[in-house]
Amino acid sequence: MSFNTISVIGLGYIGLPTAAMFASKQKKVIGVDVNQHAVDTINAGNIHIIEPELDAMVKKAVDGGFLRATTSPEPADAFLIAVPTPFLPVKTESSIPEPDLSYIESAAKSVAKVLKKGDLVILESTSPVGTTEQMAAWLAEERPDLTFPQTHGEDSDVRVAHCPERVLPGHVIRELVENDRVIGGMTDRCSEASIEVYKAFVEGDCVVTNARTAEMAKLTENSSRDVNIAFANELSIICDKLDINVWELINLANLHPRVNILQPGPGVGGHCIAVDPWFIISKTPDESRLIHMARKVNDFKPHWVIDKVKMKVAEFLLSNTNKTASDVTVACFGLAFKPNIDDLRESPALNITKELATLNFGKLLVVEPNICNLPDSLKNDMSLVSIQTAINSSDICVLLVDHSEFKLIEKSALNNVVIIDTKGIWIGGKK
Ligand code: SAJ
Repeated sequence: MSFNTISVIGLGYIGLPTAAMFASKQKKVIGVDVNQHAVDTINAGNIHIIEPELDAMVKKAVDGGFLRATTSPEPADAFLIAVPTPFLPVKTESSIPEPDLSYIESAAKSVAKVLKKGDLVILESTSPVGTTEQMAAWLAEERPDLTFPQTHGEDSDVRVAHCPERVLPGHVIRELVENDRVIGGMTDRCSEASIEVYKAFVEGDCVVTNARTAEMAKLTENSSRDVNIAFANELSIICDKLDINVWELINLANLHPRVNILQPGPGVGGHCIAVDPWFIISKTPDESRLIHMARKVNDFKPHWVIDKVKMKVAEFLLSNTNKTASDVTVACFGLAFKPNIDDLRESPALNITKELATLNFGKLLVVEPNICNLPDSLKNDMSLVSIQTAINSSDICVLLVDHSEFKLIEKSALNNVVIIDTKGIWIGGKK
């Protein structure tokens, strides 16, 4: 087997770095994306997403003639599908979100058109258990002239595997190389072929399992983190009621050699940890009680923070009887979904800030050192200001993201404002 031409379908946060990585190893890479703007940007040697080191890699790959982007698949030896797997819209607030596999379906159907005997198709998108088999069925439906592993096992013309991405946004380039890779072939030969592909750049171990276990492994990793964060978030609510500093408490408990509690926050954001557990819950709702409860605990936390702000505003007005709610200035520190990134998508900090904007306090100020302008949807309701302006002009400071810049703020600078610190960096426990 030799995989000299690799096609990556979906040139987003995972697909583009993966494509650039293969190109850096002098593979011929054809990137495919339905977004014409992304395709044009990449072909000009630029990038449409933010990820450290990626811009230089893509430029070198395009200039060297190893990476080219297009909107429809072309023949290749291996196809890696890295498209989104979002939810379908929920019917009621209490319904369990169901995954939307339509992006995988249309990627598979478009790849099917150019498949030939000996090709390998790898699903990288995080997917509910059974999706790889479903993808193989879509491929077979489109190409009755070729054979697939579900009917022809090791003798199939086309090989199919699930090899989930596991990289951390912000560290993608390093983690693509260093992380171990789970290789879930539909047969042993599918796994062997996938290992050959990834060994072009993966320095971690390629650990073989079957496709269903590989799907569940990825969902388990993110659900494990979600459940553990839920425990921390629940502790933060309990401690608030009992007048205990949760940050000090967690530091103390973590001194035990077999305890490692994660950190509470304003909720869980991003496109993975708050999403992937639902792929388990929607398949096995009766069995996933703890995973489901963890999701509810984490989704409740932003509401709890909003109530906390309302309470602090009420307390502030009680001790400042010359003021009304419309005189109160609230400053939110951080909009991103986690520290030191500019990604505002699926961010609890952003959602809390938007909700606070509806409460008609006097002014809402926002500090987000990682962006230069507020998104258009927020511009009318709040102002983006510097750290100093926020502290000097506000009555209540709500810390929502533990960006490095906020950790440098001297405690004494906050003496004259009311603080709500959801990340424990201003009111953190003694170490
Ligand atoms: N968070 C907390 N407390 C913590 C840790 C995180 O509240 O102690 C919050 C963050 O603030 C953020 C959310 O959780 O809102 C998720 O952040 P994260 O840094 O834990 O993870 P992601 O979503 O950026 O990336 C995760 C990673 N998965 C695991 O660490 C198990 C990454 O390796 C996956 O590749 C990625 O999901 C993915 O694509 O699935």
